Amino acid sequence: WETPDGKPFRQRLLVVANRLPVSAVRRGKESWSLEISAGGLVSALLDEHLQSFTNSFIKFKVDELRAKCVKEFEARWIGWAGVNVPDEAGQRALTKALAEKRCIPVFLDEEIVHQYYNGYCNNILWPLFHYLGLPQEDRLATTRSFQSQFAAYVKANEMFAAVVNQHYQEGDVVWCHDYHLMFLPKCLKEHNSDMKVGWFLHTPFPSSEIHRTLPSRSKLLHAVLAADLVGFHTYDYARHFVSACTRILGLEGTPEGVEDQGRLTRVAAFPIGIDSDRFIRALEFPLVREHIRELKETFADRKVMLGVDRLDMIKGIPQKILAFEKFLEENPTWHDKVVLLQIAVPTRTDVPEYQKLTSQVHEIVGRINGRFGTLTADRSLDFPALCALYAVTDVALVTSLRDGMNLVSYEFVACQDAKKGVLILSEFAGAAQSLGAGAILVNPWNITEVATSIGTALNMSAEEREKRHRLNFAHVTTHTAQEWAETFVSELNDTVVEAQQRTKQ
Ligand code: ADQ
Repeated sequence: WETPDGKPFRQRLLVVANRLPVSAVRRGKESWSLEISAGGLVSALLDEHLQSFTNSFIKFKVDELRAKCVKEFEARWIGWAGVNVPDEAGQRALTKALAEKRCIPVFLDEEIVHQYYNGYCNNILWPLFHYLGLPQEDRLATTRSFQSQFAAYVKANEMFAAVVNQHYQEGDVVWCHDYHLMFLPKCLKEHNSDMKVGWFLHTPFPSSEIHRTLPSRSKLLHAVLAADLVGFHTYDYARHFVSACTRILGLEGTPEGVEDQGRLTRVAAFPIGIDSDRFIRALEFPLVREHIRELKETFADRKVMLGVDRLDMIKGIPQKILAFEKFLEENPTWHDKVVLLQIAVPTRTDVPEYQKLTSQVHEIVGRINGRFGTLTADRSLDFPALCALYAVTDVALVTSLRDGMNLVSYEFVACQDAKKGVLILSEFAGAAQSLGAGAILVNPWNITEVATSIGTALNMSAEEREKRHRLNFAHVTTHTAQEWAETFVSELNDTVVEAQQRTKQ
């Protein structure tokens, strides 16, 4: 894999996601400062090099064309920078600043962001894909808002496509991410049918009976099917997608994917992971060790239970706290011996449902603290503080009502090789399918069951903890984010080659 002048050949990878992995803050008319932004996709796709901005290549070993060979990918990110930049001078300056980080901005105006991002993505697709249903509005208003929000969604996806087309070079791999960009594969393929296009969903794909309630259900499915490869975290989500195509579009589902007029779209599961080494190595940093020492001192006479979530409906935070309250009610001997630290980063703070959730959580926390004084709720944490907390935790509580995968459960396991704490994990998180053998699986809606599991976890023997931890640690350290990305891109290359061979035959 060398270029004619003897340099290593790098396939270019265009990663397209709603948000760039950086947040931009305007400092002047033509000056910007850039900061890494948090989130699941960013944590998974950014390697250490990109995090430090010293080298923005994502390195993949790719087993392409079934021949064993190592290739490097040169990644570029295309996405919205999260700010409204109405003036051309500002756009030019931001584009230039981002180019140094190999990031390419898509500029969206306020109205599009309101209708596409806050509206169709966060108010319609996000709750629906997590089984929370469509927004309850009066019928006429719903019809009007669905239509205008969907139109904005399509328009935004076309704007992303225009930027991809502008930067695309023959041979590039284009990897589209998440529910924000379901229309993108169609836009890209209509412009250039030879483009290698993959699409990956980070949320669950719900049962076809849920998806069929969506007014634009068929258009979205057709648009995704334009991709060469469609990926999900779990086999169940992939199966739901295929049955939605079968039942709603009447297409044939095969073990390989979905077939439409002789053209096959490959559909498969690609469970994401984390950069486990980054967490394991961090535990040796002096700053992290210092945090660990302080935490151990603070909680010397207590077991530590931990929750780390974005403050989102899907994370089941109120249910988790109520289960902890029930556990304390039923186990008075534990009152002074256990603390629950719930770290909750506020997100989408301008949406009324999220404001309601925040006050609900604060109210419950206040009440429990009034009764038992054993619960703290906090905000965002930096990486060293997060690693230290994971390391000193005895029991992690991940009780999402639905979650595509859940990386917090992976991060906790990676930091627990010394302590061998217990993971209580929702059976509705994708991670239940990979960490189920070592975790205690619970139905997060069943508060009694979660309360009982807290007792089981706190009383678990060291031998049992060690056995469970070994299973999960082995999984987390072998199924990494890098391996996930390698596998997806490799599979995408293979899929396209196989399709070309089929056409030739
Ligand atoms: P998220 O819903 O954001 O991701 P998750 O997978 O748990 O959920 O990732 C959250 C990330 O943010 C983790 O890396 C975590 O460390 C970090 N984080 C969370 N709370 C934090 C806090 N208080 N302080 C600092 N950091 C915090 C979406 C899907 C998931 C899927 C991922 C990746 O909803 O199901 O696993 O994408 O595909």
